[in-house]
Amino acid sequence: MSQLDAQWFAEVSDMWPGRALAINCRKKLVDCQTPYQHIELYETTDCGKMLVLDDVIQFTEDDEFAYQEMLAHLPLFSHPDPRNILVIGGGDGGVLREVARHDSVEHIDLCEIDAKVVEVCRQYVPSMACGFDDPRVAVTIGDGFQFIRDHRNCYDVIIVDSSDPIGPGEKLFGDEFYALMKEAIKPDGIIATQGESFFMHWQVVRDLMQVVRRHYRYSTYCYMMVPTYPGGTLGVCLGSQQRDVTVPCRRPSPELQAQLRYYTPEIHRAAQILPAFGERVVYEGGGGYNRNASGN
Ligand code: SPM
Repeated sequence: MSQLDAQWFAEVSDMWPGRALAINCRKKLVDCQTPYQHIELYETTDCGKMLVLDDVIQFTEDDEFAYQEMLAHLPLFSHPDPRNILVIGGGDGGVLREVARHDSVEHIDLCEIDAKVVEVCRQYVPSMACGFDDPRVAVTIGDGFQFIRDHRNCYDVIIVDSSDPIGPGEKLFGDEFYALMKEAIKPDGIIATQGESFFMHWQVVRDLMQVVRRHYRYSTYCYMMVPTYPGGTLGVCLGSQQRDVTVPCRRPSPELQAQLRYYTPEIHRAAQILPAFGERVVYEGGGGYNRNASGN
């Protein structure tokens, strides 16, 4: 909890000096340390349950749909017939929930490093952990880096739902991991990865997109609004060797579209329209919005 008030959780980060995002909490439900991270789960006053890993908000139930829908449906609707899917991270089950909405999907592997995240979300957050109940899902508790090393040429879509590049998520932002993902997807497969915020972490986004472009012939960067992440936005990086990922090649059925709250084919395209400084960060290796940002 922060010094503001005993009831408030405030996310304060060196990546975002001098500012904080605060969420009012009614009760702390879980507080434990695992070999990988410090896990906290709160019942908030207005945003449902909130998962915090190493002091960083991972989701609130109130607006998690924006992130999970975009991370899952951007790649899945860019593929004409996605059948075999891998989710790295995503131990809360929210991305699984979205992937499972696609009838073409036959099998979903999920590899999460921390069994406790899955356990906590299954116990306290069924609105997201319902994704684990789908019979097509196979869960592996282990290192995503190692998992991907052991798989070759087998996935239509790989989704990386990671925490930030500090702590257990760090390896998932590097050149070697993107090279391994390229081997694990089929030649016409698609990757979608947690792409941070060009407002908050422009150096991370700049470097990440340079890695994506180095490994994938087709790539793009999309962003979505998530009010309970500091900065209010988060990105998704898409990459493929053979598929144009900038346009959806299928539309949700009317029944599926009625279940979605964020993704539409129109937002798939619109999410790639960036402000001028965002264009420079993502496509030209430029600095952030601050006029003093030097590109370093
Ligand atoms: N399924 C939800 C897991 C969330 N993964 C992404 C978490 C990112 C948290 N930090 C965002 C920083 C934005 N400035």
